[in-house]
Amino acid sequence: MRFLFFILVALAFAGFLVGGPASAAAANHDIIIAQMQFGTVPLLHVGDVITWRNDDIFRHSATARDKSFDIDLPPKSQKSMTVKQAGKVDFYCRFHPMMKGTLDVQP
Ligand SMILES: [Cu+2]
Repeated sequence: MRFLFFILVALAFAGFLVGGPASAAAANHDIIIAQMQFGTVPLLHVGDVITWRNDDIFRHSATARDKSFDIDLPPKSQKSMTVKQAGKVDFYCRFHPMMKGTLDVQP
């Protein structure tokens, strides 16, 4: 019985080493497009994943001014991307250039 307990503790610790700190480093964020507007843009870090979700019945895109990404978003669709470099990147929608925002990515 005591041996079984030891095994469980060892497994829990191993799980912490493998899954704990590594998975805590990167975060997932949703940026929701609705009513012809980009929703709140979270503060980001390199390695984070952004899921762009289009809740509209119109096609949109999330397109970087510096061309570092160009995500096509048909109505009621979503796509994810990993943030690869630090800095500010302005983005807009190719179909509705009035729609825009800025990613602020920390190292
Ligand atoms: Cu649009």
